[in-house]
Amino acid sequence: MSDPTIKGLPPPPTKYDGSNFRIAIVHARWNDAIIKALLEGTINKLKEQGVKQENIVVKSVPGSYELPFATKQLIEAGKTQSANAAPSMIASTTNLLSLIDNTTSQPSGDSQKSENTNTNTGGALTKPFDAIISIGCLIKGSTMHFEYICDAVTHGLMRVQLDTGTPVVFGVLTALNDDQALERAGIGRTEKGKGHNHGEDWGLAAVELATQNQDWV
Ligand code: DLZ
Repeated sequence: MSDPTIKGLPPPPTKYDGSNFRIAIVHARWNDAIIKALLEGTINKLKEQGVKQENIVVKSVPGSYELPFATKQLIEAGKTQSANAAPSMIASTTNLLSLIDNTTSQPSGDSQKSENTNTNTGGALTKPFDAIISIGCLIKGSTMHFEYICDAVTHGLMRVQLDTGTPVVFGVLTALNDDQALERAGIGRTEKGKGHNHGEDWGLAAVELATQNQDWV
């Protein structure tokens, strides 16, 4: 018998359909190479589960400490945008929305309808985000900085999802050294380290949570 998997996210209990979801990703820019790999893994998995490119909104912040605030702002901006869903209103919503990366929210032309009273402007959904993935990479240094930021970000992101009712996927690596972080992004310096990209788990988790959050019972 082959070794049982004891760590990591097992395959989902069912195949989820992300084709009607609008997902936001907010990522820190510190530790850039690692973040880019994690982002790629996350987006690949979202798409593999049917989430459309135009319904993935990507935003960046300087460092992980900024993630809870940006995550909260994005959730609120998504709600505001959907409340003012007439196309002419969209440009006049919050500053944050005007900064949303247009390359990831371009209309594709293939119009789609949501079952949840979503408004559709030229292909891209304008409903509130179904889930947010917050991505960062903290690497321990020689002071207590790492411990304080890890603690603040972890509690901050948990608070945002409990306060807003929008699932927040915790995509923050808290690594003791560079190699730990590189390996978890699937870009380790050794062959063994070129393994699993944790961003893929986060993409899977977002679609699973968004599905669950439509109907818990
Ligand atoms: C300052 C800092 C340090 C030392 N290390 C990291 C890190 O490893 N990962 C990360 O995402 N951000 C780091 N930062 C930046 C802080 O998160 C934050 O951006 C600044 O303190 C400004 O608020």
